[in-house]
Amino acid sequence: MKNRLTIAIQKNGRLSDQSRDLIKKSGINFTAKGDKLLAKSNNLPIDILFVRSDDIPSLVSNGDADIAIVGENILIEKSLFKKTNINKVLELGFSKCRLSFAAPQNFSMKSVKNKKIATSYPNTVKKYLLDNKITANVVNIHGSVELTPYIGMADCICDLVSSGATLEANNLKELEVILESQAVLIQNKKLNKTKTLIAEKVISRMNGVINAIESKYVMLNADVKNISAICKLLPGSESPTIIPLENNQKVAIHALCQEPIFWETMEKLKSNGASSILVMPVEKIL
Ligand code: PRT
Repeated sequence: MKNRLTIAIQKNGRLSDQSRDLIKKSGINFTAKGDKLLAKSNNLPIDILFVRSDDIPSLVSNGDADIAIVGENILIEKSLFKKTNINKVLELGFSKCRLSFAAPQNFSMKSVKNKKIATSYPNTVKKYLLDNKITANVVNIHGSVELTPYIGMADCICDLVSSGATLEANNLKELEVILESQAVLIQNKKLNKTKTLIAEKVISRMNGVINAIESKYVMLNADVKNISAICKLLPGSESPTIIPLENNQKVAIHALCQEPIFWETMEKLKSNGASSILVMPVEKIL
């Protein structure tokens, strides 16, 4: 479709709920019915494709999808050792994980040489081995990677880790992280003019949603003499608004803080003379 932007997201899995949520919060209305693989937005010229994560880089590179949400681990794996037409445009801050070597307890990174490494990320592992001048045998497997040392199929593994619970449950220890990953927004490099305009709008809105997640709007009252000390304590705020109050020794300070506000920050504000401290969530930032 020449004049409708196609966004590909994971159909079922770890990325699917947050990808749908991000699209909806960006003001793109759609209804995804049952097992349908395509949804048409009813308020913007946008179609949403529900596909497997693994297929997303090639769909975007070939122009079958224009933009997409995918784990950076998949993007890197599918882009190594070949040319693609993909730009990474935004880090989305969710589905964070790491690709790590792991092995049974008595194994160390020094033992990897000439051993069998099971992984679903053969290109990324081969690139790491090349860069570090290590010779080893990479065994490609799509699931249950953690089982392979136990059944003798491999000596160690290189797989995604988030909490570390799966490694622990399989008596494996993490040896070295070779890649940090999170969900990213990617775009085909050769969009036409109409699609570029729609993509720019979507990217700007998604950026606004992502920036708002950590941001808080803070309102408090303070004595005039404490303004400078209090403003220094407001994390990630550019230029707070200072509003005089009826009692002219006092002001209201309002600030958009683009970093988390912890209880400790509020306690420090209070001990520096702030009162009536309100911390409110921010939904969107443009
Ligand atoms: O859609 P498709 O079927 O192609 O993809 P898939 O089956 O690989 O999807 P899915 O839903 O498993 O993962 C989608 C994406 O989520 C991945 O590409 C990563 O970017 C991201 N992600 C984040 C993870 C994890 N965290 C994760 N922990 N993907 C997989 N895991 C697995 C890991 O492989 C291991 O088996 O979870 C286990 C480890 O988890 P912990 O918490 O025990 O360490």
